[in-house]
This record gives sequence, structure tokens and C-alpha cells, in this order.
Amino acid sequence: MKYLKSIISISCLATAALLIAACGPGEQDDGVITITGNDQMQFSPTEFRVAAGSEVTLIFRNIGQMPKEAMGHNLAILPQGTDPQAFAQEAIRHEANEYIPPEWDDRVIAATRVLGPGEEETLVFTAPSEPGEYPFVCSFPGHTPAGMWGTMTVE
Ligand SMILES: [Cu+2]
Repeated sequence: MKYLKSIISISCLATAALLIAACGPGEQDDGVITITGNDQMQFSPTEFRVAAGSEVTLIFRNIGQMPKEAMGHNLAILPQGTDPQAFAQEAIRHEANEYIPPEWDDRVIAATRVLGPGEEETLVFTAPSEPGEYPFVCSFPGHTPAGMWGTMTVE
């Protein structure tokens, strides 16, 4: 039991180290934000910050290995106050539009297409002028409910 406990605390330490490291990759020296999605339906990092009204370059990369049909990922940044789960529920029916409901095309702040394993897409967009928290989601069916969403903070 003691042995088990020490393994658990080591893995917590490793996790903490990873979390600290993750503070860096979210925003790199050149101001480019890189976010990954994996086969466990996790974004990393799940939070990033941008300056209001600034031009943002965001690279989204699918670092998984599973086929796109089973484990594709997109990244859509939604208006302030959007319920990520409600959006994802609506998005399920819109595979033909990269899982973005067409009526939301003009409302999403930025969105990638659905990416397969090893693919990446770079988004360049202007951050909203209004400070606050803006959710981002992967709207591939089942992924937002599984926790694949995060927050862009505009400050
Ligand atoms: Cu996903």
C-alpha cells in the first residue's frame, strides 16, 4: 500500500510538472498559440489568453493516431456566453460543414476543419474587442461531452 502511494505521488508530481510545462506551449515566444488534440479527446492546453483586438495566430494539431472517421478533431472558438454542450449537440448533424451548424458560420470567432491524425491547421483571426471568456470546443460528435473544450480569455 505504501509502495502504491508513492507511485501515485510520483505520478502527481509528473502531472504537475507537465501542467507547468503546459503554461509555456500555450503561448510561445513568437506569440503563436499551439493547441493539440489527442486520441483521448483532450485539448492541451485547455486555456489560453489573448489581448483584446489583437491579431492571433493559433495552430491546432491533431497528435492522435486513430482514423479521422473515428477520432477527428476540430477547434471552434465560440462567442462569449455560448454553452459548449448545447453548441456541440446542435453541431452533431452538420458533418458536411465540418461539424459547425451553418447558421453559426458568421458567429464563430474562428474554426478549423476536422483534422485527421498528424494534420494541423493554422487559424489567423482578430481577437474580440470585448474582454471575457470565450469557450472553444471540438464539435466532433461526443467530444465536447467527453470534456474536449476549453476557454480563451480575452483581456
Ligand atoms: Cu475531438
